[in-house]
Amino acid sequence: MPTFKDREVQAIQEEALREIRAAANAADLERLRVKFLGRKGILTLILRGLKDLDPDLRRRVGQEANRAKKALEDALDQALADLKAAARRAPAEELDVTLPGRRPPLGHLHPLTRITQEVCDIFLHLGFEAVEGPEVELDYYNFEALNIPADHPARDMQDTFYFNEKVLLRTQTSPMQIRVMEQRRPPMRIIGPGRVYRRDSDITHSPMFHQVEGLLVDRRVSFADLKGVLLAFAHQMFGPEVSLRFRPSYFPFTEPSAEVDISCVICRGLGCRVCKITGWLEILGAGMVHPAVFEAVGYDPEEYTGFAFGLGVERIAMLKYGIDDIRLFYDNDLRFLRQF
Ligand code: 2U9
Repeated sequence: MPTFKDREVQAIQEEALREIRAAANAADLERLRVKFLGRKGILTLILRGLKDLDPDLRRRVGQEANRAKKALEDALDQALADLKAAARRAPAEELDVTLPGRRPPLGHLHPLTRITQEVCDIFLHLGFEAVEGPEVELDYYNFEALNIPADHPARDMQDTFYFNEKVLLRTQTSPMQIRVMEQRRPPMRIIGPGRVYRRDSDITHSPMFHQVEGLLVDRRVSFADLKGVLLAFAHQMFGPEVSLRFRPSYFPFTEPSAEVDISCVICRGLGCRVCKITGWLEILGAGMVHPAVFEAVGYDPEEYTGFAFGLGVERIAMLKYGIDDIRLFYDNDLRFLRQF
Protein backbone atom coordinates (compact mmCIF):
# COMPACT_ATOMS: atom_id res chain seq x y z
CA MET A 1 0.00 0.00 0.00
CA PRO A 2 1.73 3.30 -1.05
CA THR A 3 1.85 5.84 1.75
CA PHE A 4 0.94 9.50 1.65
CA LYS A 5 4.61 10.43 0.93
CA ASP A 6 4.98 8.08 -2.07
CA ARG A 7 1.77 9.46 -3.60
CA GLU A 8 3.04 12.97 -3.06
CA VAL A 9 6.16 12.13 -5.10
CA GLN A 10 4.02 10.65 -7.88
CA ALA A 11 1.79 13.72 -7.97
CA ILE A 12 4.85 15.97 -8.20
CA GLN A 13 6.23 13.86 -11.06
CA GLU A 14 2.93 14.02 -12.97
CA GLU A 15 2.69 17.77 -12.57
CA ALA A 16 6.32 18.19 -13.69
CA LEU A 17 5.75 16.02 -16.80
CA ARG A 18 2.63 18.03 -17.69
CA GLU A 19 4.56 21.28 -17.44
CA ILE A 20 7.47 19.89 -19.50
CA ARG A 21 5.04 18.87 -22.26
CA ALA A 22 3.59 22.39 -22.28
CA ALA A 23 7.01 24.11 -22.44
CA ALA A 24 7.35 26.28 -25.57
CA ASN A 25 11.10 26.83 -25.59
CA ALA A 26 14.48 26.03 -24.05
CA ALA A 27 14.12 28.78 -21.44
CA ASP A 28 10.86 27.25 -20.17
CA LEU A 29 12.59 23.86 -19.88
CA GLU A 30 15.51 25.32 -17.92
CA ARG A 31 13.07 27.02 -15.54
CA LEU A 32 11.36 23.64 -14.93
CA ARG A 33 14.72 21.90 -14.38
CA VAL A 34 15.52 24.46 -11.65
CA LYS A 35 11.99 24.23 -10.16
CA PHE A 36 12.04 20.43 -9.75
CA LEU A 37 15.70 19.32 -9.83
CA GLY A 38 17.71 22.44 -8.92
CA ARG A 39 19.61 22.91 -5.62
CA LYS A 40 16.40 24.06 -3.93
CA GLY A 41 14.15 22.10 -6.30
CA ILE A 42 11.09 20.23 -5.02
CA LEU A 43 12.48 16.74 -5.62
CA THR A 44 15.92 17.70 -4.31
CA LEU A 45 14.35 18.86 -1.04
CA ILE A 46 12.40 15.58 -0.72
CA LEU A 47 15.59 13.57 -1.26
CA ARG A 48 17.41 15.73 1.30
CA GLY A 49 14.63 15.18 3.85
CA LEU A 50 14.80 11.36 3.58
CA LYS A 51 17.18 11.16 6.51
CA ASP A 52 14.41 12.34 8.86
CA LEU A 53 12.01 9.54 7.89
CA ASP A 54 11.48 6.08 9.44
CA PRO A 55 13.76 3.52 7.75
CA ASP A 56 10.88 1.73 6.07
CA LEU A 57 9.30 4.89 4.70
CA ARG A 58 12.76 6.34 3.79
CA ARG A 59 13.42 3.30 1.59
CA ARG A 60 10.09 3.52 -0.26
CA VAL A 61 10.07 7.30 -0.69
CA GLY A 62 13.78 7.23 -1.60
CA GLN A 63 13.17 4.69 -4.36
CA GLU A 64 10.18 6.63 -5.61
CA ALA A 65 11.98 10.01 -5.56
CA ASN A 66 15.05 8.68 -7.36
CA ARG A 67 12.84 7.10 -10.01
CA ALA A 68 10.96 10.41 -10.44
CA LYS A 69 14.26 12.34 -10.65
CA LYS A 70 15.49 10.04 -13.42
CA ALA A 71 12.13 10.29 -15.24
CA LEU A 72 12.18 14.08 -15.12
CA GLU A 73 15.80 14.29 -16.30
CA ASP A 74 14.96 12.03 -19.24
CA ALA A 75 11.80 14.01 -20.06
CA LEU A 76 13.68 17.33 -19.95
CA ASP A 77 16.47 16.02 -22.22
CA GLN A 78 13.93 14.58 -24.65
CA ALA A 79 11.86 17.80 -24.76
CA LEU A 80 14.99 19.88 -25.43
CA ALA A 81 16.06 17.51 -28.23
CA ASP A 82 12.54 17.71 -29.75
CA LEU A 83 12.60 21.52 -29.72
CA LYS A 84 16.00 21.59 -31.46
CA ALA A 85 14.89 19.06 -34.09
CA ALA A 86 11.73 21.08 -34.83
CA ALA A 87 13.76 24.27 -35.26
CA ARG A 88 16.11 22.49 -37.70
CA ARG A 89 13.22 20.96 -39.66
CA ALA A 90 11.19 24.14 -40.20
CA PRO A 91 13.24 27.28 -39.65
CA ALA A 92 10.86 29.22 -41.98
CA GLU A 93 7.91 28.52 -39.73
CA GLU A 94 9.52 30.45 -36.93
CA LEU A 95 7.94 33.89 -36.70
CA ASP A 96 10.48 36.72 -36.89
CA VAL A 97 8.43 39.81 -36.09
CA THR A 98 11.38 42.09 -36.96
CA LEU A 99 11.26 41.16 -40.69
CA PRO A 100 9.80 43.84 -43.01
CA GLY A 101 6.30 43.06 -44.35
CA ARG A 102 5.89 41.35 -47.73
CA ARG A 103 4.86 43.70 -50.54
CA PRO A 104 1.94 42.25 -52.55
CA PRO A 105 2.73 42.46 -56.28
CA LEU A 106 1.00 45.55 -57.73
CA GLY A 107 -0.30 45.67 -61.29
CA HIS A 108 -0.32 48.73 -63.48
CA LEU A 109 -2.37 50.14 -66.32
CA HIS A 110 -2.06 48.59 -69.77
CA PRO A 111 0.24 50.64 -72.07
CA LEU A 112 -2.71 51.39 -74.39
CA THR A 113 -4.77 52.67 -71.45
CA ARG A 114 -1.84 54.84 -70.36
CA ILE A 115 -1.36 56.36 -73.84
CA THR A 116 -5.13 56.93 -74.19
CA GLN A 117 -5.20 58.74 -70.82
CA GLU A 118 -2.09 60.76 -71.71
CA VAL A 119 -3.61 61.88 -75.04
CA CYS A 120 -6.95 62.72 -73.41
CA ASP A 121 -5.28 64.62 -70.54
CA ILE A 122 -3.51 66.91 -73.00
CA PHE A 123 -6.77 67.77 -74.78
CA LEU A 124 -8.68 68.10 -71.49
CA HIS A 125 -6.14 70.76 -70.48
CA LEU A 126 -6.82 72.51 -73.80
CA GLY A 127 -10.50 72.72 -72.85
CA PHE A 128 -11.84 69.62 -74.63
CA GLU A 129 -14.43 67.34 -72.99
CA ALA A 130 -14.31 63.55 -73.34
CA VAL A 131 -17.46 61.86 -74.69
CA GLU A 132 -18.57 58.24 -75.01
CA GLY A 133 -20.75 56.33 -77.43
CA PRO A 134 -21.79 52.82 -78.51
CA GLU A 135 -19.40 50.38 -80.20
CA VAL A 136 -22.34 48.72 -81.94
CA GLU A 137 -23.47 51.52 -84.24
CA LEU A 138 -25.96 52.35 -86.91
CA ASP A 139 -24.76 52.61 -90.49
CA TYR A 140 -26.17 56.16 -90.46
CA TYR A 141 -23.85 57.48 -87.69
CA ASN A 142 -20.80 55.53 -88.80
CA PHE A 143 -21.04 56.40 -92.51
CA GLU A 144 -24.00 58.39 -93.83
CA ALA A 145 -23.74 61.40 -91.49
CA LEU A 146 -19.97 61.48 -92.03
CA ASN A 147 -20.39 62.05 -95.75
CA ILE A 148 -19.38 58.49 -96.62
CA PRO A 149 -21.86 57.56 -99.35
CA ALA A 150 -23.23 54.08 -99.96
CA ASP A 151 -20.74 53.22 -102.69
CA HIS A 152 -17.66 54.43 -100.78
CA PRO A 153 -14.86 51.80 -100.53
CA ALA A 154 -14.68 52.21 -96.71
CA ARG A 155 -18.12 50.57 -96.49
CA ASP A 156 -16.93 47.47 -98.27
CA MET A 157 -17.59 44.14 -96.55
CA GLN A 158 -13.78 43.81 -96.62
CA ASP A 159 -13.44 46.61 -94.07
CA THR A 160 -16.54 46.64 -91.87
CA PHE A 161 -18.07 44.08 -89.49
CA TYR A 162 -21.81 44.16 -90.21
CA PHE A 163 -24.51 42.58 -88.01
CA ASN A 164 -27.10 43.32 -90.67
CA GLU A 165 -27.72 45.97 -93.33
CA LYS A 166 -28.08 48.79 -90.81
CA VAL A 167 -26.10 47.67 -87.72
CA LEU A 168 -22.33 47.35 -87.53
CA LEU A 169 -19.26 47.60 -85.27
CA ARG A 170 -18.08 51.21 -85.51
CA THR A 171 -15.00 51.58 -87.73
CA GLN A 172 -14.07 54.94 -86.19
CA THR A 173 -15.01 56.95 -83.09
CA SER A 174 -16.55 59.81 -85.14
CA PRO A 175 -20.15 58.50 -84.86
CA MET A 176 -20.24 59.50 -81.20
CA GLN A 177 -19.26 63.04 -82.16
CA ILE A 178 -22.16 63.10 -84.66
CA ARG A 179 -24.46 62.00 -81.80
CA VAL A 180 -23.17 64.82 -79.57
CA MET A 181 -23.59 67.41 -82.37
CA GLU A 182 -27.19 66.25 -82.81
CA GLN A 183 -27.81 66.97 -79.13
CA ARG A 184 -25.99 70.29 -78.67
CA ARG A 185 -25.24 73.57 -80.39
CA PRO A 186 -21.74 75.05 -80.99
CA PRO A 187 -19.35 76.07 -79.60
CA MET A 188 -18.00 72.65 -78.69
CA ARG A 189 -14.66 71.01 -78.04
CA ILE A 190 -14.93 67.25 -77.63
CA ILE A 191 -12.65 64.21 -77.78
CA GLY A 192 -13.84 60.68 -78.22
CA PRO A 193 -11.55 57.86 -77.10
CA GLY A 194 -12.62 54.28 -77.74
CA ARG A 195 -12.42 50.91 -79.45
CA VAL A 196 -13.02 50.61 -83.17
CA TYR A 197 -13.26 47.58 -85.46
CA ARG A 198 -12.07 46.84 -88.98
CA ARG A 199 -11.63 43.64 -90.96
CA ASP A 200 -7.88 43.98 -91.13
CA SER A 201 -5.11 41.95 -89.49
CA ASP A 202 -1.32 41.90 -89.84
CA ILE A 203 1.64 43.00 -87.72
CA THR A 204 0.57 46.66 -87.77
CA HIS A 205 -3.24 46.17 -88.02
CA SER A 206 -5.63 44.53 -85.57
CA PRO A 207 -9.37 43.85 -86.13
CA MET A 208 -9.99 45.82 -82.91
CA PHE A 209 -7.92 48.89 -82.11
CA HIS A 210 -8.19 52.18 -80.24
CA GLN A 211 -8.67 55.70 -81.51
CA VAL A 212 -8.88 59.15 -80.05
CA GLU A 213 -10.71 61.67 -82.21
CA GLY A 214 -11.19 65.36 -81.56
CA LEU A 215 -13.69 67.90 -82.84
CA LEU A 216 -13.86 71.67 -82.37
CA VAL A 217 -16.75 73.70 -83.78
CA ASP A 218 -17.36 77.43 -83.47
CA ARG A 219 -17.71 80.55 -85.61
CA ARG A 220 -14.59 81.52 -87.62
CA VAL A 221 -12.52 78.42 -86.78
CA SER A 222 -9.61 78.13 -89.24
CA PHE A 223 -6.94 75.67 -90.34
CA ALA A 224 -4.47 77.82 -88.33
CA ASP A 225 -6.43 76.92 -85.14
CA LEU A 226 -6.07 73.26 -86.06
CA LYS A 227 -2.31 73.67 -86.53
CA GLY A 228 -1.96 75.46 -83.19
CA VAL A 229 -3.87 72.80 -81.26
CA LEU A 230 -2.01 69.91 -82.90
CA LEU A 231 1.38 71.57 -82.34
CA ALA A 232 0.53 72.06 -78.64
CA PHE A 233 -0.48 68.39 -78.50
CA ALA A 234 2.72 67.17 -80.23
CA HIS A 235 4.94 69.22 -77.92
CA GLN A 236 3.18 67.86 -74.82
CA MET A 237 3.19 64.29 -76.06
CA PHE A 238 6.61 63.96 -77.71
CA GLY A 239 8.65 66.91 -76.38
CA PRO A 240 9.11 70.61 -77.24
CA GLU A 241 11.80 69.91 -79.84
CA VAL A 242 9.54 68.07 -82.35
CA SER A 243 8.27 69.84 -85.44
CA LEU A 244 5.08 69.12 -87.42
CA ARG A 245 4.53 68.51 -91.13
CA PHE A 246 1.13 68.62 -92.83
CA ARG A 247 0.72 66.62 -96.06
CA PRO A 248 -2.41 67.07 -98.21
CA SER A 249 -4.72 64.06 -98.01
CA TYR A 250 -8.35 63.03 -98.49
CA PHE A 251 -11.07 61.99 -96.02
CA PRO A 252 -14.77 62.14 -96.93
CA PHE A 253 -15.61 63.93 -93.64
CA THR A 254 -12.98 66.72 -93.82
CA GLU A 255 -12.05 69.26 -96.50
CA PRO A 256 -9.27 70.20 -96.79
CA SER A 257 -7.67 67.14 -95.18
CA ALA A 258 -4.13 66.44 -94.08
CA GLU A 259 -1.96 63.67 -92.75
CA VAL A 260 0.24 64.98 -89.98
CA ASP A 261 3.82 63.90 -89.24
CA ILE A 262 6.21 64.69 -86.39
CA SER A 263 9.96 64.87 -86.89
CA CYS A 264 11.29 61.41 -85.99
CA VAL A 265 11.65 61.10 -82.21
CA ILE A 266 14.18 58.28 -82.64
CA CYS A 267 16.75 59.97 -84.96
CA ARG A 268 15.61 63.63 -84.57
CA GLY A 269 14.96 63.81 -88.29
CA LEU A 270 18.33 62.47 -89.45
CA GLY A 271 16.90 59.23 -90.86
CA CYS A 272 16.61 55.80 -89.21
CA ARG A 273 14.88 52.40 -89.50
CA VAL A 274 11.74 53.57 -87.63
CA CYS A 275 11.10 56.57 -89.93
CA LYS A 276 12.36 54.60 -92.96
CA ILE A 277 15.05 57.25 -93.57
CA THR A 278 12.42 59.95 -94.18
CA GLY A 279 13.03 61.77 -90.86
CA TRP A 280 9.23 61.93 -90.32
CA LEU A 281 6.62 59.78 -88.53
CA GLU A 282 2.92 59.93 -89.39
CA ILE A 283 0.94 60.32 -86.14
CA LEU A 284 -2.56 61.45 -87.12
CA GLY A 285 -5.05 62.60 -89.72
CA ALA A 286 -6.96 65.88 -89.57
CA GLY A 287 -8.88 68.50 -91.50
CA MET A 288 -11.67 71.07 -91.56
CA VAL A 289 -15.08 69.46 -91.00
CA HIS A 290 -16.85 68.93 -94.35
CA PRO A 291 -19.95 71.17 -94.84
CA ALA A 292 -22.00 68.03 -95.60
CA VAL A 293 -21.29 66.76 -92.06
CA PHE A 294 -22.62 70.01 -90.56
CA GLU A 295 -25.70 69.79 -92.76
CA ALA A 296 -26.38 66.23 -91.55
CA VAL A 297 -26.59 67.47 -87.93
CA GLY A 298 -28.50 70.66 -88.75
CA TYR A 299 -25.67 73.20 -88.34
CA ASP A 300 -25.44 76.00 -90.91
CA PRO A 301 -22.02 75.56 -92.61
CA GLU A 302 -22.08 79.27 -93.51
CA GLU A 303 -22.26 80.13 -89.82
CA TYR A 304 -20.01 77.47 -88.31
CA THR A 305 -16.67 75.96 -89.20
CA GLY A 306 -14.65 73.41 -87.30
CA PHE A 307 -11.69 71.10 -87.36
CA ALA A 308 -11.36 67.41 -86.54
CA PHE A 309 -8.51 64.99 -86.07
CA GLY A 310 -8.05 61.31 -85.38
CA LEU A 311 -5.20 59.18 -84.14
CA GLY A 312 -4.60 55.48 -83.62
CA VAL A 313 -3.52 54.76 -80.02
CA GLU A 314 -1.65 51.56 -80.95
CA ARG A 315 0.31 53.44 -83.59
CA ILE A 316 1.37 56.14 -81.10
CA ALA A 317 2.33 53.47 -78.52
CA MET A 318 4.36 51.52 -81.12
CA LEU A 319 6.25 54.68 -82.14
CA LYS A 320 6.81 55.77 -78.56
CA TYR A 321 8.08 52.40 -77.32
CA GLY A 322 9.66 51.07 -80.53
CA ILE A 323 7.27 48.07 -80.79
CA ASP A 324 7.05 46.42 -84.21
CA ASP A 325 4.13 43.96 -83.74
CA ILE A 326 0.67 45.25 -82.74
CA ARG A 327 -0.41 41.81 -81.48
CA LEU A 328 1.91 42.14 -78.45
CA PHE A 329 -0.66 44.58 -76.97
CA TYR A 330 -3.37 41.91 -76.86
CA ASP A 331 -1.41 38.75 -75.93
CA ASN A 332 -1.37 39.60 -72.19
CA ASP A 333 2.17 38.23 -71.93
CA LEU A 334 3.40 39.59 -68.58
CA ARG A 335 7.01 39.62 -69.82
CA PHE A 336 5.88 42.23 -72.37
CA LEU A 337 3.48 44.16 -70.15
CA ARG A 338 5.88 44.48 -67.18
CA GLN A 339 8.24 46.60 -69.30
CA PHE A 340 5.95 49.64 -69.13
C1 2U9 B 1 -16.52 64.41 -87.15
C2 2U9 B 1 -16.03 64.88 -88.35
C3 2U9 B 1 -14.76 64.55 -88.72
C4 2U9 B 1 -11.90 62.70 -87.60
C5 2U9 B 1 -10.67 62.45 -88.41
C6 2U9 B 1 -8.92 61.41 -89.26
C7 2U9 B 1 -8.88 62.56 -89.96
C8 2U9 B 1 -7.95 60.31 -89.42
C9 2U9 B 1 -7.26 58.15 -88.74
C10 2U9 B 1 -6.06 58.24 -87.88
C11 2U9 B 1 -5.46 56.90 -87.79
C12 2U9 B 1 -7.98 56.93 -88.32
O1 2U9 B 1 -7.01 55.43 -86.46
S1 2U9 B 1 -6.75 55.82 -87.75
O2 2U9 B 1 -6.60 54.83 -88.73
N1 2U9 B 1 -8.12 59.27 -88.62
O3 2U9 B 1 -7.08 60.37 -90.25
N2 2U9 B 1 -9.94 61.34 -88.37
S2 2U9 B 1 -10.13 63.54 -89.49
O4 2U9 B 1 -12.74 63.47 -88.34
C13 2U9 B 1 -13.98 63.76 -87.92
C14 2U9 B 1 -14.48 63.32 -86.73
C15 2U9 B 1 -15.73 63.64 -86.33
C16 2U9 B 1 -17.91 64.76 -86.73
